[in-house]
Amino acid sequence: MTQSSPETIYLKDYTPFGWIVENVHLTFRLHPTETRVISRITFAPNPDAPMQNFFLNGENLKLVSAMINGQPCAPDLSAEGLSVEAPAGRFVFEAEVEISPETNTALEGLYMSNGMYCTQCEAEGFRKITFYPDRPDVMSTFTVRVEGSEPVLLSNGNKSSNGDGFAEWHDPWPKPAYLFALVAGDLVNHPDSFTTRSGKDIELNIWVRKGDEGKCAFGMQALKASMLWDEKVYGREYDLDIFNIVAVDDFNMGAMENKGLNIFNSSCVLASPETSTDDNFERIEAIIAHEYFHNWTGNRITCRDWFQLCLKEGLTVYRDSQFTADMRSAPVKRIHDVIDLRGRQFREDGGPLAHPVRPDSFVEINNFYTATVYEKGAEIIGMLKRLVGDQDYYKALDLYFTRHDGDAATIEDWLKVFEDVTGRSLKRFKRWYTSAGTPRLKVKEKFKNGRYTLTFKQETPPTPGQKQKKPRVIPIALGLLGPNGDEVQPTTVLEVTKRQQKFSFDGLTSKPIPSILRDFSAPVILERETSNTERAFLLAHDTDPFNKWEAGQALRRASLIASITTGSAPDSAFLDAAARVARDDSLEPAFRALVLQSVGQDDLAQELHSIGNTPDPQAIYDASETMAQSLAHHLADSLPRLYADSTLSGPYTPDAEGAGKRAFNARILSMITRMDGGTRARAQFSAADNMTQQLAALNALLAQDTGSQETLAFFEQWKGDRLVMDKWFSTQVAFAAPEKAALVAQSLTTHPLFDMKNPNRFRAVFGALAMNHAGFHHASGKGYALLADWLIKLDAINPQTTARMCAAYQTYARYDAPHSTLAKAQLERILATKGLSRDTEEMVTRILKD
Ligand code: B3K
Ligand code: ZN
Repeated sequence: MTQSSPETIYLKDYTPFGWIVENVHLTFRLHPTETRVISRITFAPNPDAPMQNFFLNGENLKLVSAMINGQPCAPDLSAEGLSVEAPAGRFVFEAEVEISPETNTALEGLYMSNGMYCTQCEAEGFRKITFYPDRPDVMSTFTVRVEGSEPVLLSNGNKSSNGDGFAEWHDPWPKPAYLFALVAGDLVNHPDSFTTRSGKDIELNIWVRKGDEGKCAFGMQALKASMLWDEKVYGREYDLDIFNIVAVDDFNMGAMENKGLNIFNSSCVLASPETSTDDNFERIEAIIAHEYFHNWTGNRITCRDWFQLCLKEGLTVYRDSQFTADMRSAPVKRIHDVIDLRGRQFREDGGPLAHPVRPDSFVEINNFYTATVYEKGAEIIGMLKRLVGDQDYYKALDLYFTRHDGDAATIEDWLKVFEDVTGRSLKRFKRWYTSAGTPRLKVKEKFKNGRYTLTFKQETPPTPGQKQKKPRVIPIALGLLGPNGDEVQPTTVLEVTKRQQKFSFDGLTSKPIPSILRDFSAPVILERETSNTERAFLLAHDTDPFNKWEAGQALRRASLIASITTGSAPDSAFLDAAARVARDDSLEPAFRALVLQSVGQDDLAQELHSIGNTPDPQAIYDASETMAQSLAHHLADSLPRLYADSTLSGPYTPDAEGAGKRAFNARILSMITRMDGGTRARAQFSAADNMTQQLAALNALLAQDTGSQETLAFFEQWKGDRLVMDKWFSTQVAFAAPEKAALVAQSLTTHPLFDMKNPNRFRAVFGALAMNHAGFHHASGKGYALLADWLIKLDAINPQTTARMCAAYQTYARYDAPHSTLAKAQLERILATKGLSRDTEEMVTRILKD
């Protein structure tokens, strides 16, 4: 454990900064190890703030000189920053500091990636660049002069001048320091332009390393589509003369919404049919949209403090999901989102890392960029929209944009615009922001004398620091089907607000079949005793695509849980129903692919745990394998036809329809590979002219523990492409059998192309290991030990990525010995590491409290 316990920050302690920052001028003299940052900042007293000492955040900065109003001063320096006596009234603070981008392996602040300078400031990285009040509620205009020999020198805003070895940028929009960005390098651009609806021409660029210019066109299309969509749907226009995107190889996350200068992990912007899968294309489109949408929800209106992170993230995720639904298939997007929500957010919400969407405290804010803040935060917006209706939703959003433009706002401000527009109180609804945990909704039904009654009972299990839970407002989209499959009650939204509540429907001639929680209208766990006949009926007849899919999932889950707990064979009710869907050409291929998709093994562990069973990872794996094998046999006679029908001819295009067909085709191929020894997959692998089909073939082979030749061939073909190489590393671990997964991962770490300093490569191996449920949680403990070895090494280099990956252990207490004891020992070993970062210490401590 580290010497002193890191400090906890509380929401209740919020106080505004004592000064307003009127303007900021920065000069960067770039040098790999001795970059000089010269700042000139005008401060004026903040009339709304209590008296306080003048303190500026600053970490790992070598102070060269400091002045107040042109006079040298001698500030007190600590590991956290600088304090100095501030004069009364307005004053100018100037400082010159030295930093070393080349040795900055944490990838926070100003750092170097393949010879290129770049920055990442959110949440608190600006303090590693210069002394500043590094908090989101301090907003100011920035003028930045970049001096360097690199051909391309970029910062936020519009370019005001440039010359030999320098460029000057001015951003007229006040912004917090976390949105500051600088890039300098030998880059090439993919240029384009966009005319806003008010007729302003915007220059657009995607900047990349030489050689990557052929992979920008799709991202540029996505950017222009996002700009148009935000004008059409939310009435939001872009507000600078230029919008730059830069691709960088070493990046801790997906991308960053810096004002006018978005910085992207190259994996989230570079795309080509030969090197990117359909999933990559969809993700790139969504992330480009997400970062662009932040220009209004995040940048123009930012957060008062980091506790309000969901204000910008939940809303922006919601907006990007609307965008994807509009660009592609809305039901398919919804199903993907729910799979992701259950897999990541429900897992988090049900374990030691559970926290409210708006947390009350944190040690390291970077640990709170979570599925709860992002995805549950987005679900809350979706519920709000469903409760107030589309019209009032957009009215409230208009009010939000006019009332809070230029503000650093709070969740209270956000809810107030809805209250003002609708006249309804959202006091109870607000509990979604303040209370952690996934509500369980028990449903009972009764039918008597033509009256059908549903009784809902809600309960949220305790979460860390929150024992008692008050009832939430749960919007339940409901439809009722008659025995012949007709809809006797079209979708209506019931509002459950109490612990227990009844809803009745009269005038029915026979007992209806309910379709509850259509479109997954609330992030809850529905508990209802139902029969396989009813599930199969909904899979065949439900008009709501989400619940139609859900019925198939429920059938599969019930069968799997029975196999795991009693050893029973896969249920023929599921096999028959799934085969019917697979063969039904009237259904969208994307939907058929989703019905054929297996249930995540971690999801099954979660479900077993919640019904009081200790999950056995190997038993879950075995049952899942048996199920997949049985389904392949069940469909055997149709597989050649289904494969042929879903094989696309002609050139690859990354559209939703083609992607849906290829997804279905990949499921069929994986079934064929279970039976033909890999002949078909090998043929597809050799013939494929796009990454989606090439990788699908390789995955199908690896899943059957074959394909070593193809693995080699894939390497030879793609060793020069770092993003494809990430796929090569990850897929071998992802599809390794449980007893081999840790071994495969370990041997890949000795490969010359393994580079722990590159987060993409590290995640390719260890993210895949953590996702290989039975491999990571193998009874030998090898998975736990290997990951711990590497997390300990990585923590000294990159605390942010290390801390995020500690979440792999968050479910350890679900399992029994030897799993739980072996995992715990590794967590304790990590925590005992000398000099452990605050990030990792917080994560491991929270997990161990379980
Ligand atoms: N706002 C950034 C995430 C920053 C993460 C800092 N650890 C990207 C996004 O959500 O759009
Ligand atoms: Zn975001």
